[in-house]
Amino acid sequence: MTQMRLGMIGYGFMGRAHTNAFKRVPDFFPELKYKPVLQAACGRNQEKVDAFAAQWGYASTETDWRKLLERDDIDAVDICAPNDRHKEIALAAAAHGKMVLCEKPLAMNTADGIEMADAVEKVGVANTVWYNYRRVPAVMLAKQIIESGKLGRIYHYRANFLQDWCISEEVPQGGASNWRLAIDEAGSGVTGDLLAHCIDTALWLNGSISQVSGMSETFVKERVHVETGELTPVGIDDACAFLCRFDNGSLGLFESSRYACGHKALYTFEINGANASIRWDLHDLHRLEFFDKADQGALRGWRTIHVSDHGGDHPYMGRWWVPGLQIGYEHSFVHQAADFMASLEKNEPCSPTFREAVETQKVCEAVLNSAANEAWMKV
Ligand code: SOE
Repeated sequence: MTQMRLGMIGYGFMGRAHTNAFKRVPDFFPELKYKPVLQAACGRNQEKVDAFAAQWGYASTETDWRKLLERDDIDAVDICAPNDRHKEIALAAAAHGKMVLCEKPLAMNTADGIEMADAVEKVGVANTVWYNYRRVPAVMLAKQIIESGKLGRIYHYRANFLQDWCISEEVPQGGASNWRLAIDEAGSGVTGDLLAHCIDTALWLNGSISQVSGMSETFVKERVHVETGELTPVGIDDACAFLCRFDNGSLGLFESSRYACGHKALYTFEINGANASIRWDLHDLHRLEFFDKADQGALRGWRTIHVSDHGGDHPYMGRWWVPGLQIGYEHSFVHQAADFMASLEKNEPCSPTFREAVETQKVCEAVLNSAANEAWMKV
């Protein structure tokens, strides 16, 4: 057994999701040589980080991430701090020879992302970015079906990620809960936060995107900033949609918004090939829908695959309960944590690496530039 002593930076939503993942790995992936050890939790507020560490089982706490990185008893850091802190922490972590896991999006922009990828590669430390939806079993099954060639030539890729939590003008920007609305901390709005997920999945399933044409809107122009208490201009995109061309000749259509009344986290994608189509919906995440043109006569139609079989047919599912019982959102993180530990053993990269995540960053940036310039942009 080899320990991977973890320093978790951040104790919010993602700090909890990632910690839960590392805690589950040894129980559900017992054969893995590397075992995560919850060595230290790090956050600026001593009282809060102590409470988090006590609840989740971290052995110690730090209030300064620099101190965490100086410690010899930390092998890997997991960056769950707001986006504007990813780069500084990742560069310093690499300089200290630590493995680095980073919450998405990798960076505030492409240039920062490239610097981060260069830094981890130069030192040769293991790295990954938490684009967790790749590891939903139904999404992984979609990948396997596409790779088997069953869809044939792909014509269309369609995705959206819709939420409605910003509709009220009273929601403030900034602070622990709403840093995603503050441009200085988030870098962008729905593009980096939500479309980035759709883009990561799309690049993985359907290959590179060559050009984009986007439009974005900020519906609420001013919001109170939590830190100053003052009404401050909103710099992020509240909604963004784009058309694109993939290198394989297919056409893409993407939409995301935080003003889609009634939708909390509707991530869906549909892919249409010459022989078959696939679609998936996060609200029903264990199901994959499949249409096969070869099906004959009256039985032709969309079939729903409940991705919960054990016999090796359905990715990851043999790890969990009995066939037919589904799993949920948090398991996508457990799978990524387990794949990361497995990659250490095999001395292989854990996808998406920082370098791969730069590709998503490039598309996000091209979309925002295209929207700002009202013009098609090459990626
Ligand atoms: C935003 O509300 C958010 O939590 C994103 O930051 C996550 O990445 C997404 O998975 C769900 O929505």
